[in-house]
Amino acid sequence: MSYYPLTTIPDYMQMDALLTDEHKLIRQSVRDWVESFIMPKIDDAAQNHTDIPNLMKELGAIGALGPYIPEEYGGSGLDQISYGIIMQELERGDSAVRSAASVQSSLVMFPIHEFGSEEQKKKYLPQLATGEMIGAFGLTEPNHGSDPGSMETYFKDNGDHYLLNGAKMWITNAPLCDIAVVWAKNEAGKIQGLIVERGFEGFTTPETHNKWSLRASKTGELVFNNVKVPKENLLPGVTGLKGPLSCLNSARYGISWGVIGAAIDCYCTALQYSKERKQFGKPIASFQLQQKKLAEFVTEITKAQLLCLQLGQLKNKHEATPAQISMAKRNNVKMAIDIARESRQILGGMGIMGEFPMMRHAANLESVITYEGTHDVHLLITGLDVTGINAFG
Ligand code: TGC
Ligand code: FAD
Repeated sequence: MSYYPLTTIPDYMQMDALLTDEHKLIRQSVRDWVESFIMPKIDDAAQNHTDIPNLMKELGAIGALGPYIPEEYGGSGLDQISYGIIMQELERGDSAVRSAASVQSSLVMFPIHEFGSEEQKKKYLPQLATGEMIGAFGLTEPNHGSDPGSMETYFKDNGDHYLLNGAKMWITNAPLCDIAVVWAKNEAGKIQGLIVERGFEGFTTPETHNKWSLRASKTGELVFNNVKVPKENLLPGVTGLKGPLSCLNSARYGISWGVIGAAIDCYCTALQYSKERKQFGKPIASFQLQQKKLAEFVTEITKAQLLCLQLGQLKNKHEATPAQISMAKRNNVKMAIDIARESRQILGGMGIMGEFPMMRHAANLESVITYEGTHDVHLLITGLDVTGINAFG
């Protein structure tokens, strides 16, 4: 259970005044759900490396799957700030919970809604929104992570179907998925998206074991061995790397908000603990070195909140650029991992225990700083944006 009272959650720059009543209502309802459904079981799930039973259906029931997808397809038709707030509250519980919701929403529902046929939208989106169907997103391969444009997975026209071959690695929810949106090269070498369903012959999803990070989330491979994919499962609306990368824009934006939740959980825990724990006859919160840490945490959380709010406003107007999203993802994940590591020290030895969230968040954030584009890749995206010079190759 949470160690601290929820009243300590910071709103240092009165950002709540910039939110609508609907935003605040959504935040409260997701916060309540995280308190009652996630907090009591997250340490066990992470310690035992198991997923949380019924998680996707629960996320569907609270409207956390496809929040900005229109209601006619089962979504909630909410704005981008609502989506961000939902991600923040979920990741306060655990990055695995936010991962589950952001993969389903931004990496599976988004491409089907954005690039899919009307039949595909009707067939998949409503079930994905309720969590009855679980989706995965296959872009990364064993030999191609930061450089997905060099992917080797390919498909060929084979009469009334396509034949898909190759493998994807590090795929969130692969072992659980009912469908996967898979990015592969066509015979002209151009990247396209295919919806691959569990049960298609030659499609397997082996689990990746022994992670020290995101232990409450299932990760695995997607392996395609002459998989026959019906032609109607090709996403007709996009060709090229911009297809998967535009899904990443949405997911990276959600992560920028999400990690603020993990940082808040660590900050609030450290603040409470430092007021109660006494050494040398005084609360450790009375020592300047500990106050420096706490003051810097709340400053960095506040800056990250303001960055996300402005980015959300730009996103609502369809004006957010990929480079702006990269900056927010890089800055906020680094902010959160630094707070997780430093706040653990405030708890001394107790900081390594499962009753407190710091080690779990810090370990999770080691994945978050790597997936959806590594910290360094996002730095280079900003470098390219400000100099006009590509330093990738
Ligand atoms: P480049 O030549 O720059 O671009 C190729 C085409 O794509 C367009 N583009 C974008 N379009 C939309 N959004 C973006 N963010 C875009 N970035 C680029 C670009 O305009 C171009 O279009 P066109 O029409 O001219 O063809 O591509 P590059 O090969 O040089 O690569 C650029 C780079 C390195 C930035 C990119 O590939 C990259 O972002 N690499 C990181 C890979 C990554 O983020 N993988 C994430 C995998 S999914 C995941 O991690 C899920 S974790 C989920 C969870 O559990 O939460
Ligand atoms: P590499 O690309 O091999 O990078 C290794 C190092 O080299 C990094 O530090 C990187 O910054 C650096 N580097 C690479 N290129 C450059 C360069 N040009 N200049 C300077 N430095 C460079 N992928 C999916 O498709 N779907 C998923 O659902 C998914 N879920 C994931 C879940 C987890 C738990 C994890 C850990 C990963 C997941 N990924 C997923 C994969 C993730 O996106 C990749 O791990 C990530 O993009 C980095 O690729 P890589 O691991 O191959 O590292």
